Amino acid sequence: MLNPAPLLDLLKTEIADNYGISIPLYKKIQRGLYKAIENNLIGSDEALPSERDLAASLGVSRITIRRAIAVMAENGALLQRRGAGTFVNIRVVQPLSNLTSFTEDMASRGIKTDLIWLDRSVGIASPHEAEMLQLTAGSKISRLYRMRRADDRPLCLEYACLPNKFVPEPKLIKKSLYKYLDGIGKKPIRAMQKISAELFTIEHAHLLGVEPHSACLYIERRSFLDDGTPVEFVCSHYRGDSYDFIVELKL
Ligand code: 16G
Repeated sequence: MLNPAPLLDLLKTEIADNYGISIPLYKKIQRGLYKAIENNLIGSDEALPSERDLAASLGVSRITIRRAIAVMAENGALLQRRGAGTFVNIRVVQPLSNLTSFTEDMASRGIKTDLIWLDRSVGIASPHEAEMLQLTAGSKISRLYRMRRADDRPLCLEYACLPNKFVPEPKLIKKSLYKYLDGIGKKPIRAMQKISAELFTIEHAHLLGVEPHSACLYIERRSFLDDGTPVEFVCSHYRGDSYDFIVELKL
């Protein structure tokens, strides 16, 4: 539960301070909210006080509060959940140059993760899966379909398929696939990744609790062992409002 006192004090200070120039009130409130996020006065799971409470405590109109929040929601800094309130939207930033696993990557940022299994089974590869994994038609594969969550918020749907010989019993994988592959000496050392902009289907949006047809980052990854054998083919749908990829470019 958010303790609103430090947030309100900061917002009052921002409203009183003109920095020598005239700034519209709603922008001062925005600046205060950004500072509050930076200083961890509001965390990702905490709802802002209601528009009415903010307006009353700060002595400004509800229209001003609504305007500040609307602009921040448009920029992806805040999330407005119907009936639940306004929340800080913590975005995950991932460099594109490292071959990391979801679990490792989030742990290195201090983000708590968990997952919901949607499927863990053995089956026959589709023609496309067989091609991606360089298997002959009709080969057995293991399928892992997970909803992955960061700080208790659904972040992505991840469907992975692997040659069955690497994961004969998919139910043995409890959390990290890469940890399991490392344990059997089959952790990939190289991957090719393709990222495309899409809109969530109604089914995927429902699973992730986002608006149908909202923005989605679709990512396909094929990972390889050091002898070039494909070890996984993964199709992931990430929430477009929560994930940023960064790439370092060098001359
Ligand atoms: C990442 C990888 C995915 C890999 C998974 C293993 C992307 C787009 N995908 O999500 O290919 O299977 O990590 O994570 O980065 P785990 O070890 O936590 O199961």
